[in-house]
Amino acid sequence: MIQHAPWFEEARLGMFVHWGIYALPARHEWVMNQEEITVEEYSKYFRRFDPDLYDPREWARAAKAAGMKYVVLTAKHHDGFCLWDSALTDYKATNTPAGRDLIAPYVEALRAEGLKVGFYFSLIDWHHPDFTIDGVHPQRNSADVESLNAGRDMASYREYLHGQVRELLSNYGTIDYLFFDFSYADTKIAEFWGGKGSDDWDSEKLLAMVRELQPGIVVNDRLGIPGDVATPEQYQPTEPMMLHGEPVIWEACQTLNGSWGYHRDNLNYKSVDLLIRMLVDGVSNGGNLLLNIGPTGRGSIDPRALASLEGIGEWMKLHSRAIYGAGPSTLTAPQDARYTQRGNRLYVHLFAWPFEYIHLPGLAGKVEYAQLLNDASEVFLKEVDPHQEAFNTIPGGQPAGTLTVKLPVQRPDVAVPVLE
Ligand code: H79
Repeated sequence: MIQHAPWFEEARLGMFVHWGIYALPARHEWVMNQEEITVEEYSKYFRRFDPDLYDPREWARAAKAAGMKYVVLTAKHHDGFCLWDSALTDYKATNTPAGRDLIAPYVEALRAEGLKVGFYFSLIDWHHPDFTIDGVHPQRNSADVESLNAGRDMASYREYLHGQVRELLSNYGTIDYLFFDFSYADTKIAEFWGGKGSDDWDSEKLLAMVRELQPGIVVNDRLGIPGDVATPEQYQPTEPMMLHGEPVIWEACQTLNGSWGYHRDNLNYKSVDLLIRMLVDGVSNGGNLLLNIGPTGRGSIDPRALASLEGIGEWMKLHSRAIYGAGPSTLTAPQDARYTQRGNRLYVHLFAWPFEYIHLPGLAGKVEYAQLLNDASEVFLKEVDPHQEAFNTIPGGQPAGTLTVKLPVQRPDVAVPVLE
């Protein structure tokens, strides 16, 4: 029962937000696991979570200015900390110095900017006393793991999990997208201490409840059963994703610097040029880009992330019609270029800028008019290789059917120039 949501495929670009008490250690959202921090030790961040600069309207404005159409916030990550005022736990923002539900203003801020509302929800929970210790758990290497597991009861955790999802989908109006994370029953992670999957979550029942509470919602594919959208993580598919011979709706989630949660010292930022090439390459293969920010413990977007978003926005302002509602073309793009297509409009994204001419195989006679998208300046079309025409003796002519486009010598000063 795949839910097709046209808005999701048209949107093409969304913002992922990883925000929780792991923003305080500021060294990756898996810090609890990586440093084997106990629940008790980790509580120092819970006691100090005081996001005095939290203003989700700023997040929403930044997303919108970057050309993003939807936002997905970590309502709960693997550490189990909840940003909303859940009735099912005390481990929530309400009981930190924040003192309030942080999800409600987020939802409101997105709607005010006309953005679609998404929640990320971790199936894994390192805080809940009934979640059995397995291959992802911070205490997985404890010699005493058997006795640590003695009192744990997954059935009771499962009830908690379903109850929390029910809260999130009942108390905040229409929710457009739900990103579950993740199932790992049959993965390498599971080899040592075991993993969890659809049986542990009772995914069939959970998904049925989700659909009942939010009939229009898009759900990702990490419940261990099929979902509406495939979500490759920190990986860009190099061709359209297929399942049983049919194209699959997909969305690559990507970080700015390799960490999802705020990471103060990780300066491995992708350039704006690279981020835009990732977006374009994804759309040319029929996918979305869900690009992540990790706000600080005070709730603000740090300047480096903001600069990336602004750079993307600058490009999107001029080129978004080559992105929104666009998808793969049946035509094959030449080297160092990507095609996106919307209806009968073809967009040629030039990852490299050749000298004077670009040759587009198979397009002769098919193009009425062409322009650079950034400034709507006409580019001339020739259906014969200009060198063949001018100097008949020079080899290297293009095959019949090739359309040659004459480019200005000066490359437009944009991250990726586009011909429309
Ligand atoms: O929320 C973000 C990540 O925290 C979460 N999904 C995105 C959206 C995620 N991170 N990693 N994974 C999902 C896959 C798990 C990777 C692992 Fe490992 C390999 C877990 C154990 C071995 C990475 C390396 C984490 C610990 C060591």
